[in-house]
Amino acid sequence: LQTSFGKCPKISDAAGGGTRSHDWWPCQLRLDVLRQFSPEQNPLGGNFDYAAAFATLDYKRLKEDIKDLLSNSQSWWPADFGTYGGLFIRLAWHSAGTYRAVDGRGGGGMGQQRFAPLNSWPDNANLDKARRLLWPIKQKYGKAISWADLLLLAGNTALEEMGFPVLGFGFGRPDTWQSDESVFWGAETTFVPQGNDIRYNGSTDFVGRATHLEEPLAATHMGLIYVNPQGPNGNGDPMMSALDIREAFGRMGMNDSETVALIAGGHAFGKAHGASSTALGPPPEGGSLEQQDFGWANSFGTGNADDAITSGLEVIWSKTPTKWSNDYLKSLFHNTWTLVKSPAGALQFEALNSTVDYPDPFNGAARHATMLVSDLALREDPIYGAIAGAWASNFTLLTDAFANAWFKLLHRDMGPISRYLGPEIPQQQFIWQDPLPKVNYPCITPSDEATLKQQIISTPGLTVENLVSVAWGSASTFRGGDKRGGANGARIALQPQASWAVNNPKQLQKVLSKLTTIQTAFNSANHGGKQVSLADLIVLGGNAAIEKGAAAAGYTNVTVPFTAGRVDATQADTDITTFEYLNPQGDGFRNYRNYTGWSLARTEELLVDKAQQLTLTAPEMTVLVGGMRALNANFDNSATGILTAEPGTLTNDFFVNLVDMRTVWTADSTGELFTGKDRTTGKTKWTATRADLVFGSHAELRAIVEVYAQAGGKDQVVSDFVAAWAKVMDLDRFDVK
Ligand code: HEB
Repeated sequence: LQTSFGKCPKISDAAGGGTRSHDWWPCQLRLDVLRQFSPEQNPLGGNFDYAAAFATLDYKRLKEDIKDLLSNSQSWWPADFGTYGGLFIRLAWHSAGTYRAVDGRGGGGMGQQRFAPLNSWPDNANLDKARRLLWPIKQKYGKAISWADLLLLAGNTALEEMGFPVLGFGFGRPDTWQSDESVFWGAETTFVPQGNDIRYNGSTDFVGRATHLEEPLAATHMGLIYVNPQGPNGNGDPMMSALDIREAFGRMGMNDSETVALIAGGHAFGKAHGASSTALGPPPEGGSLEQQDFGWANSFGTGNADDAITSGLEVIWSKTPTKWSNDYLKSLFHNTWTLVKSPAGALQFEALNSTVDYPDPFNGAARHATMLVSDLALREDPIYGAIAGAWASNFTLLTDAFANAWFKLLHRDMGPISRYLGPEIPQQQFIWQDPLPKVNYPCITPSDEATLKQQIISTPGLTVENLVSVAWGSASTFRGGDKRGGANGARIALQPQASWAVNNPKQLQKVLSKLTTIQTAFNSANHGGKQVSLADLIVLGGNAAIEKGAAAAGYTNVTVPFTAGRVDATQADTDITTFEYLNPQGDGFRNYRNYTGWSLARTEELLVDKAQQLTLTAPEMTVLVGGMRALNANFDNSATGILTAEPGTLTNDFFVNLVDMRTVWTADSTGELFTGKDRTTGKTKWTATRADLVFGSHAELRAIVEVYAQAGGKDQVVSDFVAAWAKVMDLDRFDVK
């Protein structure tokens, strides 16, 4: 029997081959996104502490090794202009550049470029070479440096080595060991489809340019980090390219000047590769075994160096591609450009009457100044043109802007500054880091906590349901993707969160004003300087409510774990525009769905999506929903899904009643709301949403529900709910982890 190594056999009868449930029932709700990155799958061990391993790193030697590597050209992938600097900058940019501000996913924080699909995206062509060049360094330093950090550090160090004054570097990105399946990369089934992108959903403007890019995506085409370098659909039009760039970089959280700075900064270095139109071999993921995770085999000439093919474009932007300068912008504005084709047939611009003095990467004849269509956008677009034009004659401004934008690019998805490790963290704080004030007073002690909880719970108007709902609203903005949000900072009291429908603004204000009264009283009394933040009080309030709900169910000895030390952020330190991205399309935990929002997902998918951002497992998601229903914590105080006769009591009623065969469910015309009637009398017993009924409908969720509904389930609800709740409240406490 012979099977070709590259191709998979028609029918595999082993290792998960054959037609799967998901092939039969493509609409099946996926729970695998909640089963990723489990500690058992970490080859460094479940308790691996990257910060501790990093502390042993000889950071200076590591950087020296990267610098040596930059000019240590390897025969299997010779360095252009004698340095891998340009290649490593592109490596870092493509690692970080997948970040999307809308859902906080993507970015360089997990080293995902090592895995499919990113390792094989057409835009990431030949970055497999860059990662392989770095392997001896990774090998040498082992656990002390993660791939995720190394990919970014390589670009940062390359910039330094080529004369660019970087702001610094924050380490602290632990590696992952599998592809993150929670990221929506788009619904297209081909890479870089020409004019056939589902993400635009047919919306095009009068010139046929796609207009509204589907959220949460940032890239304009499947398989690209951002935009087509040859203009939208390869149309060669810089003006239209500018519109795509603005959309894509905007989705990454970059404004116009940051965008210009990044492109002008990046393309100050290196070159584009398009020596010939010879077709390349498959990307790493489609390669044969003997390719050993290498892709894009090039059969043209030597297959590398002067014969390299990456993007198919053949461009050198600057006279000094290995040295920081603003020659890119000078060339852009001082030359007259004409559209030509690269040797590979791709559209690019060449300087007319060029003085032919751009260096060849391998000592060949000097070359003409060249630009990508997307580069010309920085000159043709009036807004970009004004910024870039000014920087063409002001090198200092460009340097400053690129330093800031580059640092933001690399650290955007790292969350609070308390996550940063290493000796080169800039002193300066940035608004995109969601700054928090420092604690400069003694925090409350467990005995204060008990007193405060007592005060809260005996305050008229502070009910179990309201306290639970507000504490959840405060903590549950956390996104595992970019570590933004969470209870620390009490930003639920600030804009925009205070106005979100999911937070029930009127009720929220009532709760917050009562909590603020308690806070003021505590902080103005003599407690040896001790202070309590509103952020801590919100969480304490939730805990007090849960303890009351548990006591009502007969569990009088429950104490919800609490970690004091949260602080209160200011409105000035809260970027309203980007915090608005944290406004959920759905929060199944509080039975909220934004029916007029952008998400096309089903309500139950939004529930799972939120659970994934909260880094919950399927059982944790299940017990939190069931417990919050029992505690009556719907955002709007509705009875929907409150499958209990004793709301406000921490029982397993939600689960018991959900699987009770005496109830028959029917859907309303929208398919969003359901009525549960008594099978014999026909009397209406309950109402519910998709976020409720999915727990009885989905076989794997139902299996978990049965655990909570069966004998012993009552006890287990209380202990599991309390543990999962405390986990959510502390998700953003990197300051104490
Ligand atoms: Fe870039 C390269 C495109 C942005 C940095 N870029 C490149 C290329 C292309 C592009 C096509 C070529 C590749 C090859 O090799 O062939 N970009 C692009 C676009 C954009 C960009 C379209 C948007 C508009 N870049 C960018 C940024 C950065 C960069 C932002 C940073 C910051 N690039 C870069 C570099 C390079 C490139 C450094 C070179 C590489 C080498 O040398 O290898």
